[in-house]
Amino acid sequence: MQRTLLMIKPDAVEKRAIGRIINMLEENGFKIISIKSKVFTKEEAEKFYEVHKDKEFFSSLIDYITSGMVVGIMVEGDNAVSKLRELVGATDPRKARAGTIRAVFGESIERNAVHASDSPESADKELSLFFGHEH
Ligand code: 3AN
Repeated sequence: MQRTLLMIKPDAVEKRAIGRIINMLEENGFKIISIKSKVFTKEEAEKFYEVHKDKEFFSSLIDYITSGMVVGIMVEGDNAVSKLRELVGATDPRKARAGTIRAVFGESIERNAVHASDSPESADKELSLFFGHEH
């Protein structure tokens, strides 16, 4: 059993897709353990995305992710990290497989609806940022 984080980003919250994304998680066998909405401060966002701090899109990414509410969802399942990445689809929604969350709700490579942790180590760090250390 693994736990990982799906984060619904401001573009998907704005288009009222929270319920439909939660439906996709449940229909695909993920167990939901906890849900928390928040608005990132600039400092929290920079910590969350610190692996990208040297990329040219970093300041735009920080502006976007702090532009509105995000929803963090702790999910559990066998191989949850890689299975959730499969359900989320490619970073660029135009390249995401049909039926994936980003193919359905993503608008662009930046405004791509959701984030999913990319390894058990990232899941641990990102779940701590959202839910504290009791996950
Ligand atoms: P993923 O979320 O698929 O793991 P990452 O970790 O490479 O993709 O990128 C993190 C976030 O940074 C993406 N979800 C997206 O919002 C943004 N991003 C990634 N690549 C670009 C890019 N080339 N231009 C603008 N934003 C990007």
